[in-house]
Order: sequence, then C-alpha cells, then structure tokens
Amino acid sequence: MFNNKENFKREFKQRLVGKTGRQVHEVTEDDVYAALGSMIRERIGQDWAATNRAYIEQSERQVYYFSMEFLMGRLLGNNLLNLGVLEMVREGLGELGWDLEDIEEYEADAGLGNGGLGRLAACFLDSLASLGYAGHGNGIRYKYGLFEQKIIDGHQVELPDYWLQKGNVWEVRRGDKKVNVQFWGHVEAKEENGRLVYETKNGENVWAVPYDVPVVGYENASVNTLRLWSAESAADPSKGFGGPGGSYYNFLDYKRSVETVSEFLYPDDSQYEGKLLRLKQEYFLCSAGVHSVLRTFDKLRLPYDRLAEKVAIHINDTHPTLVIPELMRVLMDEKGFGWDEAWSIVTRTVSYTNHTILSEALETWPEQMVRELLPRVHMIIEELNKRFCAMLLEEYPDDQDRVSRMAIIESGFVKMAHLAIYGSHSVNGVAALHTDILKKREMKDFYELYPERFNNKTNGITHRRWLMHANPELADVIEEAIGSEWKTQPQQLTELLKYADDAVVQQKIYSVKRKNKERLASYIYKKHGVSVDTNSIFDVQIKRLHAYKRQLLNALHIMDLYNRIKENPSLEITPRTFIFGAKAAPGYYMAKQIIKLINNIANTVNNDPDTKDLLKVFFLENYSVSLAEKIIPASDLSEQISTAGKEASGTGNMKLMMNGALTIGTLDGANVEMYESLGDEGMYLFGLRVEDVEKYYRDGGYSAQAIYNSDERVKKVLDQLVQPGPFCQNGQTFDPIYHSLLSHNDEYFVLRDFASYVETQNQIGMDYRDSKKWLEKSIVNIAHSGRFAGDRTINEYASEIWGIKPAGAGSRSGIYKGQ
Ligand code: 26V
Repeated sequence: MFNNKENFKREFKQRLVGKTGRQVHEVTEDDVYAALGSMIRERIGQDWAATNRAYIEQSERQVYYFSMEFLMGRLLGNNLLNLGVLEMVREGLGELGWDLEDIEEYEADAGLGNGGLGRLAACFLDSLASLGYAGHGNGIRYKYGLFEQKIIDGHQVELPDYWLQKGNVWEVRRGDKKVNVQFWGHVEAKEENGRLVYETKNGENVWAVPYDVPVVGYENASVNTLRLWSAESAADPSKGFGGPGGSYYNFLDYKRSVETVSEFLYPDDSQYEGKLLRLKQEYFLCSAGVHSVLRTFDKLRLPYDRLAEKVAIHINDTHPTLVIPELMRVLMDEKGFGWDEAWSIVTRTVSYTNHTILSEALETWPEQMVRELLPRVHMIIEELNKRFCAMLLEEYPDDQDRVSRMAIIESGFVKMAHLAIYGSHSVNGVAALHTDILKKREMKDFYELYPERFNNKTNGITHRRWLMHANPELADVIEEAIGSEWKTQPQQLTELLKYADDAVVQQKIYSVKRKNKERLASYIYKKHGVSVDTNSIFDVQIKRLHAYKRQLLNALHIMDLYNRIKENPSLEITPRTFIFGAKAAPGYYMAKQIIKLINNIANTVNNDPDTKDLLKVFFLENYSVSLAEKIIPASDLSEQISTAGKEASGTGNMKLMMNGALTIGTLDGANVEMYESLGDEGMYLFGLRVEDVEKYYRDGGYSAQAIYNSDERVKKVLDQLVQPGPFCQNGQTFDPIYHSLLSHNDEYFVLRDFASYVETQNQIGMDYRDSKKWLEKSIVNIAHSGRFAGDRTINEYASEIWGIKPAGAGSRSGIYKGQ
C-alpha cells in the first residue's frame, strides 16, 4: 500500500490503466475518480477489518444509530483527509496533471436525507469514528436520493436523483448477510412446552441485503460501518417464487413490489403523511437492523439477557420506533423470552432523540394499516398499549383525560412518539431551548412520569468536513496562529480569541474570505451569467424551505431595500449579495410560491439600473451537501431567522459560524447557546422571544392587519405581492402569500418581526464598513464554534446515554483524543 507520493503515483497509474484498459493520457476525469476511489476504498479495507476484529475481541458495548436518513454528501475528500493522505494525493495527482478538487466533482453527492436530521446523522458517524467509539449507522440504500432541483422560469422542478448510476465505489455488497423481512400474512399461535408461540404465515418475504460503507476516523485507523439495506426479491421457485401465487408473471409483479421498498427517499420534511410504503420502509429498516445487530451479538456467545450490556440502539426521531416492538417480537417469538424479561432488555437497549416540535411532523400511523401490514408487531403494540394504560391508570386513577392523552393507540392511530418514549431509557432534545420546550409543553405528561429519562444533547457538526475540508485555507490560518491541537480538540479553537484583535491574523482571515467569495462568485457567474461584487456582504440563507424558517421575511426585506433605493437612488447602503439555497417538499405549495417570489425579486433587482450595483439576489439551484461546502466558506452573514420556538436546533447556524460568518438570528434552537457564548457583540439578535410567541398563541392579541395599516413599508411590499409591478412579472401574483399574512393573520409572525429585522439589517450594513471590527467579530465567532463541534455532542451521548468509552480499535489509535 502506498506510503509516499512516488509510490502513490506508481500504484495509481497502474490501477488506472488496469481498470480502464486505456493508456494514462487517454483516460477521462471520470476514470480518474473511479480508479482513485476504489484504490482508497481498498486501502481503508485493511483498517476496516482490523477494527471489526478488535471490536469483537474487546467485547465492549457497540452503538447502532438507526436512521431513515444519512445525508453523507461526497466521501472522497473526507476519506483522504481522515486517512491523513490528502496532501500526498493532491500533490501526486497534480504531478500527473489532475486537480483533486476537479476530480472530487465527479463523485455523486449521496443525498439520502432531507435536511438537518439526515446531515446530523452523517456528522455523528464522523465523530463516532474519529473519537474511536464503536458506533455504526443503520439505514436504507435508497436507489433515488432526495430529488434534484432545477429552477425553470423561477419555479422549482424536481428530477429523480439516480445517484447510483455510475456505481458507488465506497459500498460493499454483503450478499451473505442478507436478512428476511416479512410483511402482511396472518399470525398463528400454537402451544409449545406450555407457552404460546406466534408465527406469521403466508407473508410477503423480502430480502434485505446490506451494503456496507466504511466510516473512516480521523487519523486513528478506526473504521466503523454504515450499513445500508437494499430490498431484493426472495425468489425461491420451489416455494412458488417466494411471493404469493406461483406463476412467472406473479413473480415479476412481486419482484417489482418488493424492490419499491428501498426505491426512493420520501422528500417531505416536517410534514407527516401516512403512506403505506413509508411504513414499509420503516419496518424494513428496523427488522433488518435488529436481525443484523443480533447476529453481531451472537459472535460474543453470550445469553440474550445480556444484550443491553453489549448493544445500544439509538433511534433518530420516531422513524425507526418499530425497533421496539420488533426487538420484542424477536426476543419472544424467536429467542423464547417471556414478556417482562424481553421488555427489560428492550428498554435498556433503546434510546430516542426528538428533532421537532412541529405537531404536523409527528408520526401517527392508522392502526388498521399497522394491523394488516405487520400483524404480529401490531399485536405487540396493542399489548404494550394495554400495559402502559393500566400502569397510567394506577398512577393517575382520577385522571382519565391524561391516560387517553398519553396512550400509545388512540382513536385508531398509533402514536410513535409515545411508543418511543415508553420503550426507551433516554429521550433527548437537540438544543437546550428545545429540550426545555419538550419538558414544559410538548411532552409534559411524559416528563412528569419519567423525569429521569429526559435530557438535552445540543447538536454539533463535524469540523473536519465543515472547516478542515471545506475551508482548508482558513484551517491553515488558524493553525499558523494557534497550532493544530484544535484539529483533535475543537474546543481549543477558543485560543483564537487572543488573536481577535491581531491585525496580521485579521488580514489573513480577510484574504481567505475574499478568495472564497471569489470562488463562489465565479460559480455563480457560471450558473447565472451575472457577476458579483465581492466587496458586497454575502448574506446567506441556506436550509429547507419552510414557512417557519421564514425565507419570506428575508425576501420582504429585500423588496423593502429595493423600494428604498428606488425612492432615493442616492441612498447610502452597503452593497449586498443575497444568496438562497433551499429545496421545497414537492407538494408544499406555499414553499414553492416563495421560491418563485425570490426568483422574481432576483430578476428585478439584478437588472434594474438603480439597484443592480447595490443589490444582487441569487437562488442557487439544487442545494445539497456539496453546494453547502461551496457557499459556507464564502459567507459573511448567516440568516437564522425562524419564528422563536420552532427550530429545534439548526446546524447550518453552526457551520456558518465556524467559517467566520456573523449571525442575524432569533433566540431559537441552538442560536440561544451561540448567543450565550457571543453576546450582543458577536451576534445580531432580533425579533420575538419564545415567551412572546407563546403568549400570542395563548392569549391572542396579534393583528397582522394592524401592522399592515400602520407600517407603510409593510403595506407597500405586501401590495407589491398582488399588484402588477416590479415583483409580479407576466401578470403572476402572489395572492396565497398575501393571504397567509393578512387573512390568516401571519401564523409565523413575519410582519411582527419585520421592523426589528430591518433595523438590525441596517445596523449590519453599517457595521460591515468597519472591516477591522467586523473581522474581530468574525474571529470571535470561529473561536467559539468549537462548542458546536459534533465531537462534544458525541462524547455527551457516549457517556450520558450509551455508557460507552472509546474502543481504541485501530493500530494508530490514541492519536486522536477529541475532548
Ligand atoms: C419528518 C418526516 C415526516 C414523514 C416523512 C419524512 C419525514 C422526514 C423528516 C421529518 C422530520 C424532520 C425533522 C428534522 O429534520 N428536524 C431537524 O433536525 C435537525 C437536527 O436535529 C435540527 O437541527 C433542526 O432544527 C430540525 O428541524
């Protein structure tokens, strides 16, 4: 295996020719990517095998992070970084005439997630491996990831994301580890040695085939596993082709039906829909995952009553909650345990994270659907509900209301969050404020019953991808100033505080930001044919499009700025470039209207001679992990402007902070904790607080119409949504947006926060002109961002929820300690 540049070059050339059957000067960049990827994957293989062996030998508890989403993005650059060969490979390739950054672009971005929840799972895997924990991912290998977004005439158009088209160099298909998953059928009970044994008959059998992806730790030789399941038909001609019926055509129908299970990722984010296929996907993940976890446990040759000592299963939101009844089923029906013993094993094994307080995102499945699709699992849920309600009635004999509120099955629906809390030993929120709201409001009943289960784990992001890999020049400047300890102990970034005021460091940080802005500007030029002033403030809002995230507030501010300049063309304002990136759920009409509005604003503002030198607006299509890596290092201002109390945490806020952007934000999610570190000096707060929002919801008293009537700026921009003018081109108006604000009384308090937002933005415009002061704040932001590194978060999960210590698996272990 190569260990220096010359070896690398020799080995790489050989492989390139061997793989393509072409001479080195004939290959394409695609070939270079494929050859390099497979070469690096093989190099990882050694450490991977050693890590797995060590985990079995050490026999310590291992964590399995069950998630319907893993938003991994591209892996080549990150794997090179974590293996410690990035520079060697970059130089070697360079000498052979290829630019590594160009080659990285040939990798499909693995978009197996919607947004925050899926990307968090990916960041956590990176921290688990880098800290040397035995922690693995368990997910679905969707054939199609999150749709590719095109903007056509200002509208979002969705295209399928066939990310596997060119193959996936990182995955290894493990056909020998496939697992049978059963749907439908009916349950038969028979007596065996004096106890009832249940078996499902005539079900639809599906093979879950694992594809393993190595997760490389940072310079520690640890390699964990992300196991992604793919659905395949369980054809067995002797049993009538595996499916119901026996003919070849039946088999083809059956095959098609089976394969749809892992066909695509549901593109809805925070909007629950009770779709049968989605329920199938959830059970598919849980059943396959449970069986594979137990198989690994079998290698230890221990009795199952010791399962919880060796295994922790973490569920990422309620989507994998069916692990609870599924593990019950397997322990009772396949391993012979009685109810109470099985329940004790399950609850000691499982823990759960809640990621949202939006009631419309809470999962509740029609009981009838669960009964038909998963008959045995349904029986178990029914029994769990019976026992839980009986216990509640004992606890609260005079409070039937509370018992019904807390029931797992109620009015014909299975409430997944209730099942998840009942079946877990730990329930956590993802930022201090969010956990507080769960305890005091959303899950109050459960908190009163199980106060010891509730805890907070403020989210974090991997500084390896989001700083070291996405912004290597900034990483170099930091290293020159404070050394490299922060790379393995990100909280050491606070050392930078000493240099906040240092003219030399400031100058270096300024020129890195400048270069990153130029790079983004040339990307924008390529895509939009419009040139960007890199002296302008790069004002960035990148996240899923959702009413509560209030991209609309940002848009209304731009409209107002436009109006002000039109009224007074010599107005003194600091030039701005507004950058948006956002996908809307395909069925989310209002979100799509907002995308169109932003594009109309862009059209007008970017072309009007009075404004085009002062304002630019870009809606960058197909926001994704790889696009985020281009935008974030170039950002000056980070928009985190959700209605207070609605954003559970946010993680983009952390990535932007770590790259030196200043935040304009509400006191919501993890912004609250950012503010604790930064204060008014380092962060721009505005708008209603949670208490204010709650008071309005509780007592009423908010009138959007009154604001419209009294604030001329508001009146003007709202009228511009529905009247022919600069923002309604070709006669299209935005009545639904207008009515959501006025007729529906502005559920998200956009108009209520408008004045405060505009005022804060004006202040920011002025402050940006004092570049020394701005740079100082920017450095302070970077310095305090270590608190939001995923390593801190994962250490907290490890010690407070999972009870695990670093395994120190790899031969180079001990180098990377984290903190
Ligand atoms: C809900 C559903 C409903 C069924 C269809 C598929 C689907 C997919 C996702 C969701 C819920 C998404 C919840 C989510 O992404 N929450 C975000 O989690 C981030 C990580 O904790 C956090 O930073 C964000 O504030 C929070 O919105």
